[in-house]
Amino acid sequence: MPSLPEDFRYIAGHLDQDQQEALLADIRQIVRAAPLYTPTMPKTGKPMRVRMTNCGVLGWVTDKERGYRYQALHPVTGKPWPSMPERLISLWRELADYPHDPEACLVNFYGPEAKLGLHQDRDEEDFDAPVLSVSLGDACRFRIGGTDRSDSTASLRLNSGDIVLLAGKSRLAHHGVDRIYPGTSTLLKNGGRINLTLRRVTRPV
Ligand code: MD6
Ligand code: FE
Repeated sequence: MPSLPEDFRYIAGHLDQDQQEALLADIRQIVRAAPLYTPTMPKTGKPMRVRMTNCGVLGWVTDKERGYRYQALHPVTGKPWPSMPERLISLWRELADYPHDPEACLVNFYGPEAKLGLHQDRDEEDFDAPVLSVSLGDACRFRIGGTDRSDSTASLRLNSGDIVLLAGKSRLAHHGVDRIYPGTSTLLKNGGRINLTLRRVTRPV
C-alpha cells in the first residue's frame, strides 16, 4: 500500500456525535438559504454527480461557460452565500496552522451512487493555506496521490467525524472519492455523505 503524501493529515474521529449533530444543524440552515444545486463541468457542460453549495464570503462554483472559479453569489439564487458558522471558523483556527481565517466552505452532498474524480484543488490564489475537509454521514473510499497525476495513490476510508488536511507538501496532491458506502451512518436520516472543505482563497495583504 503506497504511503500517504508528506504533510497530509488524517485525523480520524475528530468530531464526536454531538459535534457532528451540531455541525449538521448549521449545514441544514445553510442549505435552506443556499440550496444544493448540480454544477456542470467546464467546456463539456457534463453535470457533476455531487451536488454543491457554499458558505463564507466566497464559494467555489463551476459551469460550462465559465469553468472553475470562486464567486460571492450563489449561481442559482443570485444571493450572497450564507456566512461561515462560528463552529467551522473555530475548527480552522484549531487545526489549520494558518494565521488567517477561511473565506470559503464548499459543501458537497453525495447520494449513494455519487463519486468525485481525481483532482487537485488549485483554484485558490494562496497555496500556503491548507484545505481542511470534514466528513459527515455515510463513509466513503477516499483516494490520495501525489502532485503528479501519475503518482501512485493510497486509499482510505473516511467516516463521519473524520478530518483531512491537504497542507504543506500535500497541498496540491491529487485526490478523489471512489465510492460511498451507503447505510454506514445514521447521522443523515435519508443517508448520503456531506463533505465540507474550508479554504483560504485570496492571498492575505
Ligand atoms: C470529499 N474532498 O471528501 C472530497 N479537497 O468528498 C476533497 O475534494 C478535498 O478532502 C481538498 C482537501 C481535502 C479534501
Ligand atoms: Fe478537493
